[in-house]
Amino acid sequence: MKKQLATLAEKSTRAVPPSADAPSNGIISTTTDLLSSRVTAPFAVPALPPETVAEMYRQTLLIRRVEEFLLQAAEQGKIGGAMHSAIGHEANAVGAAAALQPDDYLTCTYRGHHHGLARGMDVGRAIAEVLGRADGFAGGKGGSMHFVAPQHGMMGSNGIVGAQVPHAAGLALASQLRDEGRVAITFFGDGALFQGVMHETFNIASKWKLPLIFYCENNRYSEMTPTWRTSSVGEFYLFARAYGMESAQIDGNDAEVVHAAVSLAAQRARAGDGPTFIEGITYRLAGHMAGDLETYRSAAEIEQQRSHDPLLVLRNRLLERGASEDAVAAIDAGVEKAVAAAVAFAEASPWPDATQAYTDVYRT
Ligand SMILES: Cc1ncc(C[n+]2csc(CCOP(=O)(O)OP(=O)(O)O)c2C)c(N)n1
Ligand SMILES: [Mg+2]
Repeated sequence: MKKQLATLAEKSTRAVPPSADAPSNGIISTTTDLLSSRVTAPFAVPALPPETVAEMYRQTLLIRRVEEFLLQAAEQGKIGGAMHSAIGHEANAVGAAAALQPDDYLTCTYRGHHHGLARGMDVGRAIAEVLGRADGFAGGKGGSMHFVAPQHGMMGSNGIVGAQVPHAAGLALASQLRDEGRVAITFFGDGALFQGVMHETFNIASKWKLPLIFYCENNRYSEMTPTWRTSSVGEFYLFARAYGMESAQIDGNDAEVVHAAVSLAAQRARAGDGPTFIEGITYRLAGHMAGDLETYRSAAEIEQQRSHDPLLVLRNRLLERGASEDAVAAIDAGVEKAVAAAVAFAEASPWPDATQAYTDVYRT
């Protein structure tokens, strides 16, 4: 028995390439091979109007440039605290925002700049918040991990893994009780799925048919640990089925697919059919946080994923649908200009007044 346990422990901590020795429960397959394959949506994905695709491309590029600036600023010591970039995750935010109403609610993780920007947060004020300046959405007191803008339905990022999920259930319940017709969407990582509160929320949301969308941004790593080393289940969207919920696994790097999935889920929620679980397969192209040495994955793996970069997907889609190279270049130039102006605004913004240190601070 002791020997068996020792063998098991050795086996479960052994670093092996996913395809060679990924855990499988023998009933369902694992998603580990998704590192190389692409997911096909289990529903029809209508082609969006060219102007919508162009706008999604513009937003994606804008988020990318903002994140690149912020990563550089963090490396230069200009940002206090941890900063997590969403480079590579943008399509999940952009596709979802395009499918929802401006007053729908959203909660997300510490990796949330893409969600706030996709919901229309002013870029200069958003950057100012991360830099800790007075013009930020939370007066510079929230920073990167507490991105918040209720006027855009952005009800908050959260540094506690999984904590934003029951918050969204509360928002959905409020909407249901007040008959507001507003949907709540909550974004979380694959790592959050193993928190108990997630399953408590899945259960009650399904039972009460809350107008809620659970959206897992499955980048296949929880900090530095690949999920195939920790999860007994490979297909995360199947968790939801145990709670009687509709669920789907989709390509989270394709904004048009995300748009279709979130539109269907929002339709169900508004019709009183309850929550939907979406698993968007994605990949973070930068480190877990600024300063991550990334010793846990190979350069070849990252390079392979670059071929399915959400920015590239949208750019190619635009060109395939007849946009000219000049039209795309004009979008690019507009974004560069807008981001430069936003950065200048944020850097010129004053530090918060020291006398304000104890305002907006709660204690129990
Ligand atoms: C309750 C809790 N436990 C642990 C942590 C430390 N932690 C911060 S990020 C993270 C990984 C979460 O991974 P995932 O949910 O996949 O999100 P990702 O960072 O990949 O977007 C962990 C464990 C935390 N912030 N909160
Ligand atoms: Mg993850």
